[in-house]
Amino acid sequence: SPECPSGDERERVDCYPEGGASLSRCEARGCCWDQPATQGPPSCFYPTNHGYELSGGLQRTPLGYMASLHRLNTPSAYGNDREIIEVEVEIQQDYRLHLKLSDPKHPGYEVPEAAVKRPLATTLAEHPLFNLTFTSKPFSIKVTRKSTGATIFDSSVGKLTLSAQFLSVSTRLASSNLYGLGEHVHRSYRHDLNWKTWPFFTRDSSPAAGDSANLYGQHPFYMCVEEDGSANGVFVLNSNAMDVTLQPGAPDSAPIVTYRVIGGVLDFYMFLGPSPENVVQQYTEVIGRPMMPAYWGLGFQLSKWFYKNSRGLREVILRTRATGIPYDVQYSDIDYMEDRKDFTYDGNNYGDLPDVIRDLHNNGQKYIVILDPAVSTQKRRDGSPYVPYEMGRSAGVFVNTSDGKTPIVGQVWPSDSVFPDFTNPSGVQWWADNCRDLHNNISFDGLWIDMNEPSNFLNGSLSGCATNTRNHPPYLPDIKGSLLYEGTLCMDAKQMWGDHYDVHSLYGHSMAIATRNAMRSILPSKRGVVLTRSSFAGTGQFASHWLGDNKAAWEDMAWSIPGILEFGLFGIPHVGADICGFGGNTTEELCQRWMQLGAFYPFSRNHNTMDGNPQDPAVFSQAMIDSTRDVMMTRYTLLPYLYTLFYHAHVTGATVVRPLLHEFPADRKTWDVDRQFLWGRGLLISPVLTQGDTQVDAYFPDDRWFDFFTGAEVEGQYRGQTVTLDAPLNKINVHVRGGTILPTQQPANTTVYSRRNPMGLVVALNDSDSAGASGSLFWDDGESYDSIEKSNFLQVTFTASASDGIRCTVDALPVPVPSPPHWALLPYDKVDVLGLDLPDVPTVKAGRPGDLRDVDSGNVQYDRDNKVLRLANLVDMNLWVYSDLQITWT
Ligand code: MIG
Repeated sequence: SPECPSGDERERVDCYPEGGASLSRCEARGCCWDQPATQGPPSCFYPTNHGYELSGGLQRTPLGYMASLHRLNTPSAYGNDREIIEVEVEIQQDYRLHLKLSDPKHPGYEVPEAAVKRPLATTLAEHPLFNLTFTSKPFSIKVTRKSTGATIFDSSVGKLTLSAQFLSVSTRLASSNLYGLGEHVHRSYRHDLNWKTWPFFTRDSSPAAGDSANLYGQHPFYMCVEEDGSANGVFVLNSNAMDVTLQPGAPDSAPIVTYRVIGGVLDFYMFLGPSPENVVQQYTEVIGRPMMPAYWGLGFQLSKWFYKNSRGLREVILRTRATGIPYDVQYSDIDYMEDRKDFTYDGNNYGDLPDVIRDLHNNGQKYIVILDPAVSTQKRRDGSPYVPYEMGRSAGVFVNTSDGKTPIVGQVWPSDSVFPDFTNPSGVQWWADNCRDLHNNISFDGLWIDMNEPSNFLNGSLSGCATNTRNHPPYLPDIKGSLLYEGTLCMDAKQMWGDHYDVHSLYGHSMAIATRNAMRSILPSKRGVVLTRSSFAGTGQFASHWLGDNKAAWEDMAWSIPGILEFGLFGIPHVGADICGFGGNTTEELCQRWMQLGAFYPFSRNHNTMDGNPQDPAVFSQAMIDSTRDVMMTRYTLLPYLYTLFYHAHVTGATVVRPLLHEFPADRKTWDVDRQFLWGRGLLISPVLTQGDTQVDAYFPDDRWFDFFTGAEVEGQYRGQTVTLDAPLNKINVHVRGGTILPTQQPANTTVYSRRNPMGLVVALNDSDSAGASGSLFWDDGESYDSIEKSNFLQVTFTASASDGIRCTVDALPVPVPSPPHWALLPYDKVDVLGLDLPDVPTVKAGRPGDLRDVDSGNVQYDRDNKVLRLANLVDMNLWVYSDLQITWT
């Protein structure tokens, strides 16, 4: 009989999560019943004697432990309970633990290695950062940090359940500083732990509602910052639908997280950090590191659904160019297609599209088109067969109904449609072939893949879905809608990797992989851009992401910052929200502020819905255009720094856009900052996010900070303080952290031209001379896939201090050393040194070490009030980025 806990009701774990509990139903489940005194706790909750019992003891294995568990004799809630399960614990690295709970007799669905190629460990890590404790009845496992005792994972909260379609475990968190879990709109970056349930299942749903709906991607990964600022991360590798409940726990205890998954296995990876950056690096080591983006992919991009025809498209291109706002990429949405059929373009409205693209290319610009997964089953406008469909049909590349051979038919933009199975190698081939055919007609530089959750305007299919336990599982997670197949395919549909029930949330991920493959086969030497709406753990290796259909509203702009920070945790750093808002109509003020913020999105694109008023910057006042040009020029000036951050992300897993807490984890005030963010370690962006404001409150962690634009140190006692900064309509506040050296480049209207311009350095000195300042530059041709493998890149390390000046040390050079014209042959033109306290204008020398020449005094400016040394017009001195250099001042 149930042993009911009598302690704090905030410790209760819900035994009736589907709702509709009553005393008798609760008792039938063998659970405890008691009306809570406060809002939140459940009235039907698990007894302490629920779960499994360790039988036969713990066995040592080469990598850790193995144990068999027997189910305690309690009633079954959802049927098909697993009586005997196996626990596998692998101490894979000192910082990584792998824990798997499954039934060897009824193996649950496992995410295939083709989707997530996690590393296999072969040797036991010798000095784990964690301790393990096991309890035998009911069985539980506890993982604590050796150095502090902080709890990383503790399933003694109790309610382990494994059945065919309901797997659940509750564990305790180290603290209430929880980040990640997606994709949803969380409104704040730090999670609210007050009885929140977040569903996971890829879904075409709008973030604009700001509710708790599951959105486009599935990322069951969180980071928790412990009381001392150490961080841990937990990932459950599972592609089934699930929900995760966060509850506060008793005040003298810790918050509780409960996973409820409707399939697969409980496959956990835990990361011990100990820094937040380490946790992200350790996570992406398992799921795959983010790709290196094309340099032009960091440029500003413009899009709208429905330019109507190529005249409308041309108009926008021309008027945007005329503004002088840097602008690299133009998009076409589904209106370029003939009857919304993939791989076609509309001969009536877009007959001269190839010319428009040629003109873009002639101006150093790029072109991206949208493709949807849904493939029309109908004939072409002229009555001829729609070849992609016919070919796909005969090659058997579409997702099939439960019979395994008839393509399942839904309705999307082209009306009746079938859905490519991107988990089928022939589907991947068919997709690449068709993308190549399209490219032969319209030479796009990147592909934008949408509706790949996959989205269906019908529930399931033209003929609905059969009544069975796939389509109607005994437990429906707290997802949007009342059917698992609402707005998507039937769950018993068949794909190569498995039933749609198991692989649904891998659809967009598999499409991203297939689309990257297609891009690579079409343009083997160019990285291109693949922009995907749906994603899964590891999608960042193949694609960029935008946050979906937000609306033109101030709160949506603010929510984009937590969204971008979260995708940094998820290993998809090339991410942004639709600037100025997708749905609804923006205002000039909102759009101006949003262009300022968006200039600091890693992926910077203004995109707008079909019936929204045009919101490309050119439609606004001259003042708005001027301020947008200024801020985009700032972005382009900083692109060498941003690109270098992406290189570090690609190679080490470091974040690009970075929450302040990653740099100052011990500073509790940073734990809640989500209206400001960093680029890397050294650039702080503090946007205005409120209508009418011309000031902004910015928090400055305890370090030295300089205004990026004036070079002056922030005034007054600002360290560790929130400071109110002026932020007139035409200004976004950007600060450089002391100790940072940023590589820059003179901007131009596209990256093709900016990449040919002279480079520069912004050197922000530290408080103390000995600590110095440092930075680096990664530079290559900006588009080849293999520049890193082939060592065809340049890498420079910068160091500086007030007394020694600046040194540029070349760590890697392309081999053979190039001859002009070449991407590596760039001179420095401008060097700014911030925080340099000198009595007078110094004499400055520059050149190769041992060969220093005087910098013409006319090119040396010293601003004593702001303590800024500015060197300009250095081009004539031939200070090349590919050579070791030194700059001194006396
Ligand atoms: O059902 O292609 O999120 O960016 O403009 C809407 C039209 C389909 C949704 C995408 C949006 C895109 C739109 N698409």
